Amino acid sequence: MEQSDEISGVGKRALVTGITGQDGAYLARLLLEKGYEVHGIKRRSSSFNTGRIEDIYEDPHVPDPRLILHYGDLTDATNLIRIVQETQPHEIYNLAAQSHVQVSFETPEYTANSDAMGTLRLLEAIRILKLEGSTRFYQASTSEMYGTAQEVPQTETTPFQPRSPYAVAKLYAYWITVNYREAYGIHASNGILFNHESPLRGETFVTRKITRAVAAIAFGKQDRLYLGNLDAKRDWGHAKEYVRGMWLMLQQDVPDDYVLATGHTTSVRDFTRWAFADAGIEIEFRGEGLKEQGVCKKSGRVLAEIDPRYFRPTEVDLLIGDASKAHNKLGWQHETGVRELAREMVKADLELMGNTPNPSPPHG
Ligand code: NDP
Ligand code: GDR
Repeated sequence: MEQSDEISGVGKRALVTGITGQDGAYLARLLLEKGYEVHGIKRRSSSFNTGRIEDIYEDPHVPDPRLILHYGDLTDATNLIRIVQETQPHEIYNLAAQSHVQVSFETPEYTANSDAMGTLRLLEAIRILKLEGSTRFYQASTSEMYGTAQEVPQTETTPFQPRSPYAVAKLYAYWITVNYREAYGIHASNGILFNHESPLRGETFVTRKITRAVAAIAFGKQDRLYLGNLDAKRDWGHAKEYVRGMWLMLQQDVPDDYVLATGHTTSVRDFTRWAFADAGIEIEFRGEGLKEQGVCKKSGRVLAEIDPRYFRPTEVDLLIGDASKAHNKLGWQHETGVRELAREMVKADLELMGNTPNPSPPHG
C-alpha cells in the first residue's frame, strides 16, 4: 500500500467525467494533491453546477492551470472523442452517470444512453485514437448490480441480478469494460463500489436527504421528513476513502475488478435514528407498515413519516460487501464507520442550515 501511495502524478494527465458530482470532487482533489494535471468534463447547465469544486477551481487565465474544465456530455460521442484527443490522458475516470436509482425508473432510456452507451463511447474514443497502450480506464461500477443476489456478503464473483434500469445500464458498462480489456488489451478496471456518502452527497440520496432534513428540523425550518422503505439495508462508507481506491486500481500493473465496501450494513431506519440523535433529538419508530412514524421521545411530535412515492417498483433489500480482494491486492480498506459518517454529515448540514434561510425539502 505504502508503495502505491508514493506513486507521483507529476507529469500525468487525468480526465474525470462527472467531476461536478460527489466522487468527482473528492477524486479531483486527490489527483491535484498527487501532482496530476486534472481535466474534468462538466455538463452545460442553466444553473450553477460547480459548487463542489469551487475551492479547487482555477481561473483558466492563470498560467499553467492544473484543473481544466471542458464542456461535454456522455451522450455525445464526437465531443468525447475530441476531449480525449485534446487531453491525451494517462488515466480516465468515468464517474459521470444518471446515478439515481429511482429516477432511472422514470428515465430508463436516458439512463441507458448515459450510463451504458456513455461508457462504450469513452472506450471507443480510446480505441479510435489508438490510446489502448497509453490510457488507463476506470469504470464506476456499482453494488446495485448485485440486486437480489443471494450470496452475503457480495464479492467480485457473486452473480449479478440487477433490479432497476440504472443497475441494468451499469451492468452493460461493467461488461463492456471487461470486454475492451480482454479484446483490445486496454488497462481498464471496474470498481464495484458499495454506497459511499459524505457532506458532498447529492441531496436526494437517502443519507443526505435525512441529514439535511434533520438539520432543517433542528432549526425549525422543516416540520417532517418523508421517507420510503425504512427496512432497506446498505453498506455505507465514506466517499473520500473510496476515491483513493479508484486511484489505486489504476496504479496496478494489471487491470482488474475490485469491490470497495465496509463489510457492515445498516437499515435506513437506524441511520435516521442516529442522524436525529446527532442533532440532539431522540426519536423512536412506532407503528407498522405505511403507518410507521418516527416520534420525538421528548415532545411526542411526529418527525418522520412514510410516503409511498419513495418506494421503488423493484427494490434492493440488502447490500453488504466483502472488500478482501481490494485489501489484499491494493492495500485498501475503509476507515470511517457508518456511525461516524452520520455524525460528520449531520454536523456539516447543521452548519450549512444555519446559513440557509428557506430550504426546500428535496424530492428523491
Ligand atoms: P453524482 O450523482 O454525485 O455525480 C454524477 C456526475 O455525473 C455529476 O457530475 C453529473 O453532472 C454527471 N453527469 C450526469 N449525467 C451526465 C451526462 N450525461 N454527461 C456528463 N456528465 C453527466 O454521483 P456520485 O459522485 O455519487 O457517483 C459517481 C459515479 O459512481 C456514478 O457513476 C455513480 O453511478 C457511481 N456509483 C456511486 C456510488 C455512490 O454510492 N456514490 C456507488 C457506486 C457507484 P451534474 O453535476 O451536472 O449533474
Ligand atoms: P441507492 O441509494 O439506491 O442505494 O443508490 P439511495 O440513497 O437513493 O437509496 C438507498 C436506500 O434507501 C431507500 N430509501 C430512500 N431512498 C431515497 N433516495 N429517498 C428516500 O426517501 C428513501 N427512503 C428509503 C431506497 O429505497 C434504497 O433502498 C446509490 C447511488 O449512489 C447509486 O448511484 C449507487 O450505484 C448505489 O448507491 C450503490
